[in-house]
Amino acid sequence: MSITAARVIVCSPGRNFVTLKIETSDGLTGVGDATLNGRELAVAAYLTEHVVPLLIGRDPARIEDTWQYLYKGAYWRRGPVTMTAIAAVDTALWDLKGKMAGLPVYQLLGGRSRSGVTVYGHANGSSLDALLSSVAGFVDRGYRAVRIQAAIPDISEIYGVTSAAIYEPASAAIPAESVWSTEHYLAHIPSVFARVREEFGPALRLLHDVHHRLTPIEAARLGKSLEPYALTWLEDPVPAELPDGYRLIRQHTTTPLAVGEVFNSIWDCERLIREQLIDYVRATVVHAGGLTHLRRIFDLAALHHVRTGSHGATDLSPVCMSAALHLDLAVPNFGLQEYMPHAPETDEVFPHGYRYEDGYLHAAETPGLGVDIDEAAVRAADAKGHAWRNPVWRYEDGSFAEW
Ligand code: KDG
Ligand code: MG
Repeated sequence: MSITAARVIVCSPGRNFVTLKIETSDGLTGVGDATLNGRELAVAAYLTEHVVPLLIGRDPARIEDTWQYLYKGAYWRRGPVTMTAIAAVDTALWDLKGKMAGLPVYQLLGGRSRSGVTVYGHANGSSLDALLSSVAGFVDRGYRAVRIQAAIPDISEIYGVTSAAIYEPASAAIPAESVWSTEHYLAHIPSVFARVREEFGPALRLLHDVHHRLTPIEAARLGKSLEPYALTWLEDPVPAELPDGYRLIRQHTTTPLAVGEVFNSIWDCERLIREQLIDYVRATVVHAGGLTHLRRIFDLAALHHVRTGSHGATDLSPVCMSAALHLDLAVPNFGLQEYMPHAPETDEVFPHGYRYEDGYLHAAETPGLGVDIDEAAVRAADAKGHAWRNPVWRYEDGSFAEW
């Protein structure tokens, strides 16, 4: 069997997605997510111009060899664009291998380590009452873990807080710049968690995403102030380019730390994991080199008591979510899976067999990944994608802050 075609499909059913579809001489097809939010067309061009010509005629069964060929053969290794392109090929080849074997992909990864994938939902609110009722909604729907993002007095825009049914931080316009105040944030957040714990008791797993806004010592203070509320994780307290930042936070707090949604290689987290500076690694299939490479990261993490917590925002397509679920089912050190349901128009373009039930996601039992792209459902107006830009933040004095 050989690869006869590989097509890059750009579409925008509520959000831009880039998908690679590989076809074989036996008439099978496999899909991989290639969406790099905010920089989608860079990956589409990388795939079309540099990768697709190399795939034609190759044996689709040689997943590892193809991964090495694309990674080492490019000379220029790593980086989000390269690793997202490799991820798309790798994911599509795993989908094909499952179809060739007649098995769901998790069976090829070693079989089930658990019966379902525990997910966390995103609660938020522009007031404390709104937040509490948002958390209650998740509890009613069976969620065992909820991420808490709260409005902060005197800050008008807060990451993750919205009145819309589906949170979408990006927009087509050049983004408005919002103002951030660390002082207001640090003063307010502990009281939010006190109230949520008081209302929902000790069993609900609570998470919080700082979205890289703090310095290590500020994050250490936050972690310490949140200890009474026993968070499952504090996410992205500081950017992770400097692993020593995490060491400093660690020295001051027992609040568990999660990081990794922007990682694209094992080399981004090797030291964080090896030195046990984090508790959860949040790398995901689409941005970290596909199932082949993410499995390598998760296996390294397993050796060092680090659990998984893959990114699952709506700017990763249902193809990525499907692939993540197969790996989540198989690895021994799974922690949590982020789950933001996609907009209905996205689900229509990407028919998938995974389903949510009582706090868990369940992967499809059909051969492969159990997801496809329905090209007939892609509206002509959306077939080239649209400009989607992530928000921008500044501190009160006008200097640039991390989003
Ligand atoms: O586009 C960026 C989003 O994927 C990111 O902001 C979401 O931080 C995020 C999360 O934890 O889901
Ligand atoms: Mg995050």
